[in-house]
Amino acid sequence: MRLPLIIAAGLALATVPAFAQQLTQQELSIVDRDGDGAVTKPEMGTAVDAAHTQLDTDGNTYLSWEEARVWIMLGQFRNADTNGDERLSKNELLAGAMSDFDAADGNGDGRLD
Ligand SMILES: [Ca+2]
Ligand SMILES: [Ca+2]
Ligand SMILES: [Ca+2]
Repeated sequence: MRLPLIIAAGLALATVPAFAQQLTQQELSIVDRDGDGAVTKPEMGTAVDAAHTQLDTDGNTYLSWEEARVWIMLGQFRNADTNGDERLSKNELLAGAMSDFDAADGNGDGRLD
């Protein structure tokens, strides 16, 4: 299974740096909620939603770079910040994750497996 980088990193929230982390079966099972071995967009959306909530330590519903840096790289942060206000709303993060999903979904069936 190949997961988009933004999600693979999000699953490794407990560890820094996240990108060196291999996904464990347990982490995969967090995203693959119905356990069918593939990750769908709704499943990924749920995971991104949870990660945003967890990382928003000051609870202002936006991720600042300081909050997001343990999880994503600056390039990803900038790409996802479509309105350029230097913070990520949940919608911006979800949109970024969905375009990552589409990029990773080579055969376009809406499932990553
Ligand atoms: Ca699934
Ligand atoms: Ca915040
Ligand atoms: Ca923004």
